[in-house]
Amino acid sequence: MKLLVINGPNLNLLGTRQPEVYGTTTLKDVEDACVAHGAAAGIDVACFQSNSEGALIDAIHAAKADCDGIVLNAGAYTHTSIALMDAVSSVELPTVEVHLSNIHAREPFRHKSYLAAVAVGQIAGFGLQGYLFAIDALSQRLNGSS
Ligand code: CA2
Repeated sequence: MKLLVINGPNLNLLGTRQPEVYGTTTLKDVEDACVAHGAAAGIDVACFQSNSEGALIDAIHAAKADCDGIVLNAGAYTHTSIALMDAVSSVELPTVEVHLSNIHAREPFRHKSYLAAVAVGQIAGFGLQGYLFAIDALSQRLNGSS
């Protein structure tokens, strides 16, 4: 099984600014933890980050060739991008939407997610751990045990 973990705009800055909102975990910490968590369960985890909407869409399209599922933190594009929603919908790969922060406890503009309608589920508010929950959820779903 192979999963792709995608992080969107500004998440490359994790751990460098706004620690009160996003903690001190860096993007490398997140990606390393996802790879290690996957490896422990025999899952190949690849990681991708971009600040560009088009590059994120291209990565989702490319995943169709060799991935079984997607963990997606689309950052602020979550709240704005019908194009990303269409990309997720078009590849028909099970996708779990992840957010480090609890977007529903923040500003009203963060409560809306275009991705939620096409994701198998959403995990928000658990920091780095949320990505690992998403890997477990996809693993169980793909193995037919949930
Ligand atoms: O909570 C999340 O994971 C978000 O997807 C993060 C996005 C935000 O726009 C979403 O509403 C919720 C922002 C990521 C920005 O990350 C930064 C990290 C460090 C310093 C500044 C921004």
